[in-house]
Amino acid sequence: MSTERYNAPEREPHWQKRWAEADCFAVADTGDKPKYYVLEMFPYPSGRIHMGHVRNYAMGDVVARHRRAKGYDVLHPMGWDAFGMPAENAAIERGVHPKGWTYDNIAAMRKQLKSMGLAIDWSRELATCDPDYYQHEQRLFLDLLAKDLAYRSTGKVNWDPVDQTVLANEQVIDGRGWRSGALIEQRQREQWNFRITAYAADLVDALERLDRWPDKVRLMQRNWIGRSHGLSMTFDVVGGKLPKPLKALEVFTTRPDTIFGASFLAVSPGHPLALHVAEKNAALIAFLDECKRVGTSEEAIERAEKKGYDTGLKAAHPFIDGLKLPIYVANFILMGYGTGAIFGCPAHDQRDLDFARKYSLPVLPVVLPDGADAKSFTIADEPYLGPGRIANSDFLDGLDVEAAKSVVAERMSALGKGERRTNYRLRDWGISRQRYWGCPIPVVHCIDCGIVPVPRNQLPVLLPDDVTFDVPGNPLDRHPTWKNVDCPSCAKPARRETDTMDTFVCSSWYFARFCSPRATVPVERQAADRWLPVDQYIGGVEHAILHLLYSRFFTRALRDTGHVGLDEPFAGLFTQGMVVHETYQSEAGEWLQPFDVRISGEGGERKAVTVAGSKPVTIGLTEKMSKSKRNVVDPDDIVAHYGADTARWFMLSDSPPERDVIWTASGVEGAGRFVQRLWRLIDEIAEIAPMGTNAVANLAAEAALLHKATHKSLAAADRNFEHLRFNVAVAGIYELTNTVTAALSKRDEPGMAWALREAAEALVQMAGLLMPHLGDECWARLGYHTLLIEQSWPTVDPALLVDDTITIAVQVNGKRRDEMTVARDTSAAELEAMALKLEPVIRAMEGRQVRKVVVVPQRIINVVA
Ligand code: ANZ
Ligand code: ZN
Repeated sequence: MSTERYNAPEREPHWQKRWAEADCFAVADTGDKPKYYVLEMFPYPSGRIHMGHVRNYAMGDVVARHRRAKGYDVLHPMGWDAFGMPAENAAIERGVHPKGWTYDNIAAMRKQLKSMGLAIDWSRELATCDPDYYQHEQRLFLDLLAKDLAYRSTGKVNWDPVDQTVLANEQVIDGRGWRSGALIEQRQREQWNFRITAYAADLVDALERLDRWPDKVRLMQRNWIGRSHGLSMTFDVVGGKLPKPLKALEVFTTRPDTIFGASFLAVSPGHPLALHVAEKNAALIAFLDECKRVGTSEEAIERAEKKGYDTGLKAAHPFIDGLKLPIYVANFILMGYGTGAIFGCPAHDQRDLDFARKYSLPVLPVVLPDGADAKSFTIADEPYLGPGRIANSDFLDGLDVEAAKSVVAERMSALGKGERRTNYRLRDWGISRQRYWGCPIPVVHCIDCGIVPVPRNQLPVLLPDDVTFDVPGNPLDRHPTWKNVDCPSCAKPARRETDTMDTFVCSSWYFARFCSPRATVPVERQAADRWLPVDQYIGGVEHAILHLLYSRFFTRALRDTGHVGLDEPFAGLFTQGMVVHETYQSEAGEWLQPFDVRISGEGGERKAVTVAGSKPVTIGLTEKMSKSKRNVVDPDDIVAHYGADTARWFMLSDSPPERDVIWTASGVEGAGRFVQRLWRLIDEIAEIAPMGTNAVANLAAEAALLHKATHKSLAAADRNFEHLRFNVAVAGIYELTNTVTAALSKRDEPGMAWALREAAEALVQMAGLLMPHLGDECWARLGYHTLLIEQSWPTVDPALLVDDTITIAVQVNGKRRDEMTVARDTSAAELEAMALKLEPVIRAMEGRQVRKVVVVPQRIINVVA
């Protein structure tokens, strides 16, 4: 028997080499087996992998290996989300070329990922910055253009003055650029858009069918798309000389039931009516300027104090003769939503209430909660938003809210002044970026011909290599020659489009490209039909809205341009939690790395000092690993010290995968100890029960028990892996390990050697999903010459899963008093006798006579007094 430690840092590269030689993770596009596509969100090549990656990829890897063992052809690819601003920032800050920087980073990270021992089909690797990839993105762009799903428009854009680029609304956070943090300005600009709104209804409706997505993600998508059903109502504008189109003011409301509580109308600062009045009104011009400074992000508008400007114009109430409501220009009305105009009902809307209080407008409640009285019910600082009966509202009085909505809708449409309408918050996707390191948009601007698509046989439009980053702005635009081309249509001198695509475009279809990564078309239909949808997608919840919504849109666009045959790219979605770690600060308040800190004591006694000088250290909060707080642990260090298997095991063992996992030194050490323990155990069993150890006709009781425990453990692990309950699966592996260890003392009993071997093989197969290097090491030690990845999941004997004992509830007069665990085949007479002897039953009988005992076999015994 060997007593050597398993030397993971030495053995892991050995197994990685063996796997590469056997090319055992590559998968063909054709085959008879069912397919399974597991994908983790591909990384941005920042330079190094972090623990979040380790967790994400370890999960996907376990799923891939498990499915493989279960008889599926598994597609598990990896690529690089390689365009984007950090590469350009590196160019600006350090003078390196974005291309060199990116490909160097990819090389470094590929090496790191390989050291994790992931079962990835590396032959399908792709990088979005590769012309091989982006030329196809350009083809897809042309397809979308031909279908009017890509179009150009002039519109307000969010301009980031520091990064000198247009940002999508989603990239503006609290009025600031998501990367630069600069205050965003509004500018008019021509830009390219994808018509995501064309699919708005389907994108919400289909969420219902994504039953393997987390509810919270579906809810976030639903809110983002923001569908509301309401009424567009037209008011007559009076009291001023206006051009005809402005004499009718159309508002959008989801609460037509509150029309009798209306006390004002308001239009957006960008509304034609506001602009018209402002032509001759300096005070209004000043107000409009002030509104512009607030920014256009919804958050900024929501937070700003509600302000308005009274235009002096009035709107006639549609149902109250002679009532004229003032029309304001108000800073909280968005131009891009509904009609850019509202009627305000202060009693039932917070913003309207704030506004009414500020300008002393009437606040009349028209919806009463149950039991409230119309005469005495008043509104103070909070509007009433709940359900109820309509009051103070003439012909609506007494109706409930929904009924009143219908009545108003009918009345207004009978007047020719109302129309039911469905509105979406979702806007089209602005994809133009004034950046170098992105996919060039393949069109040419010609003075005579207008927008001319680059002919497909002239693709790719390659990025030029010789660019400079010494001044802000778009390097493509100031390149001396790149944009000068002949018009593909009339051959006159023309200008190449210098915008590149938002990098989110690249990540909206990479999962489809993985199906046929070297194809000469963007997506080979046959391969896509075989592999899509992705069966299990795994990634961070930070992508819950944008990336997933864009991918869902793009899949529909790919369908409508004939590239794929489905709508939804990801049948199953799992969002994993973060990796968090304690933070440490020196006396001077500097953040310290975990490796520079020594901890002693436990619980409330825990103390920390610096490793170098034993200086006091404050232990801070446990937070997401981040460079700024220096609470990061480098995967390379862990792999070098303990091996990748330990890191993978620890990552998946401690917490449910959807929750945060706290990285601790003691946790990793514990995982490292288990690696050694499992190795010793397998080593010992390999001695006791070498290959060819046979079962015996009559297993000793202990051997039979172990045999049973093994099958139960396999069955449970199978279910747990299938549902991504990795931590529960790990607990099961620990349990079986303990059972096996205990059984070693009975090694001489009949059949025990055989049962031990069976258990050992099961342990190796289960643990090998998480710790593939150790798995193969153990598999070899058990005498196999095959690789574990080629092994199918053991067949579980269903007869062994049935318990011999059952637990039966015991009632007295229908009330539960106790339970008994008995042999499954105990007879009714025996059960009755046992039940009557139970202490709680005797007590509950209170000395009464037993009238009868009802036995429901295997479930309940009821003693009737
Ligand atoms: C009258 C009213 C009475 C409203 C009431 C609410 C409560 P969602 O659900 O987001 O669609 N609204 C309409 N267009 C707007 C715009 N461009 N900018 C700001 N607010 C706008 O909300 C629809 C409601 O938001 C509409 O219903 C309208 O106010 C307001 F007791 O109309 B409501
Ligand atoms: Zn032309």
